[in-house]
Amino acid sequence: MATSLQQQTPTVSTGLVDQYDVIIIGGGLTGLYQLYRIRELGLSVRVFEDGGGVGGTWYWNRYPGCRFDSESETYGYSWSEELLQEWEWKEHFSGQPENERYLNYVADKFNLRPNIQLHARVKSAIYDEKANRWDVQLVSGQRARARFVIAAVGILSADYTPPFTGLETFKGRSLHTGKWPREKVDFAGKRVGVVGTGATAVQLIPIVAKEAAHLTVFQRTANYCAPLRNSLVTPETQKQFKANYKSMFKKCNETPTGFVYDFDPRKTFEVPKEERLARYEELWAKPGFEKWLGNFHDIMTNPEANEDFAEFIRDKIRARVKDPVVAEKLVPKDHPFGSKRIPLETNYYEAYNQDNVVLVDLKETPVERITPKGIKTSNKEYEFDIIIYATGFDAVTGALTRIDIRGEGGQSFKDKWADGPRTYLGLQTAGFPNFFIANSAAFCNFPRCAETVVEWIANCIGYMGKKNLQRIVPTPAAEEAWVEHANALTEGTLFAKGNSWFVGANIPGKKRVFLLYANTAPAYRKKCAEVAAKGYEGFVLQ
Ligand code: NA7
Repeated sequence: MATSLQQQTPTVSTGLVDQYDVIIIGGGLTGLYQLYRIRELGLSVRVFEDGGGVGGTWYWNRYPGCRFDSESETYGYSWSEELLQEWEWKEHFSGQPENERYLNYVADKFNLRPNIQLHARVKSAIYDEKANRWDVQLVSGQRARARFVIAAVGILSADYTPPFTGLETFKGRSLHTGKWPREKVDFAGKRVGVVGTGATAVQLIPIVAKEAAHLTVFQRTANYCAPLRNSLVTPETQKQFKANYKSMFKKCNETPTGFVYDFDPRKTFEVPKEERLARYEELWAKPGFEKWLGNFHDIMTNPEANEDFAEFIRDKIRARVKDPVVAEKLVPKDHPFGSKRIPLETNYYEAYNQDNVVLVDLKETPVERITPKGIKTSNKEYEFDIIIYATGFDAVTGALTRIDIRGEGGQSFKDKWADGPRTYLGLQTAGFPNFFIANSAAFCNFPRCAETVVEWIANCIGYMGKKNLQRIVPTPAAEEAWVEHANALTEGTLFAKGNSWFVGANIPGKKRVFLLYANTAPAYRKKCAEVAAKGYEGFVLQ
């Protein structure tokens, strides 16, 4: 049911600066729900969204092949029974166009658009201590003020292109997957270069390989890619989804990572070899992340157990790539399985069996520079019409530190986070009152934990309204304890052992810290609920 706008506090316009109760930065999956919940409180609210449409990740990442790696029915919002019954996911792992349609459908259904300003990139957010207001400025120069700012900027939204020498000199077309153009890119007859072999590239490469005259893939690190096994949702399954949403979301909220599957309670080597291999085959035949997050429970803590499954995957890769030299380049050997995000693929390895596809191993022949014609490695210049950078994101921190955020005493958020995220519960940082971070940074099926965060923030602001409290900020001690606790969580696990965005290793000079909250999602939810129940323990409310 659409929320009525009538109960809201009207926006007050004082000269050129609009005043709101709440400003939300970002109109993606998190920002849209945050807007819905804040509006329910009867507060005036504005969403500033950089894109020309809503959807965040699903607006920007419109490269061919982009789709969910989470099961569609577990990715949708859980908070509206009406929406759950109306919306029909067409594929088990829905593609970007459909995902963008879904978020637009939500924006229309709940009449969210009147509160959203598009093409509105936030440049700065400065805290005015005397007034207890945040002054938000857009790149356009437009300003607005609010008591609360909620940054719903996403954890994988600050796109990253490596600063290769000569980047600007390329005369052909350069594209980044995270800022893909709206119009279709025509690869027919073109020579295309793709830099990167992460989750994004692995979705893109098989499609470009089919369309382009020639494709060259530049790989720095081989990944453990696993089959996605997507398929259409049958009418019968659709009925089952709709009948079982309640129990399905309950299950998601009980598992460590917000999916319907959980780790196998057995340890790898408790299971005899033959049975173990049969179990690996069974997992391999299943769709989605179950091969990883439904595997034996010591797979991410015991290096030998991890290696046992890694070897199973290596053989799967070798079996699919015809040229044994190319196959060996595609086989990961330098990091544990799951220590980088597992890319889920459809016909990825088969692409390398095509005559028009070449793999360049950058560990053997690194990129020297980008030239007007293409890419020059240490042994050859490759000529292209199009270069695609599938080189990822300055994850978790980048979207925040690219905004000039200043808290009490003018302190800079970017400086404060120079050595990694410093938060209490991932939700606020000391010295920045009324500034909330609605990034679901738990290691979790994203929407499942994003909903937790959005609801916690809305409930907190609602609580403050009821108690006539104006200001909330964590104590430095609570923050310090949380940072120590969060950093300690990855000790004894293999999650932080790869050089990936999980630890900021993809960005030169970024401090190596595990950027996600590595506790289980239920433990995170429990802690957040406890803090609220104890009158927001660890925060100072005034
Ligand atoms: P990722 O997973 O960070 O992958 C980026 C890829 O780009 C990866 O293969 C990198 O190699 C490669 N890369 C990055 N910098 C360079 C340089 N300087 N030279 C060569 N190659 C480079 O980003 P994705 O967009 O694929 O996925 C991000 C998340 O989005 C994903 O985890 C999902 O959650 C959705 P590397 O492995 O660092 O050697």
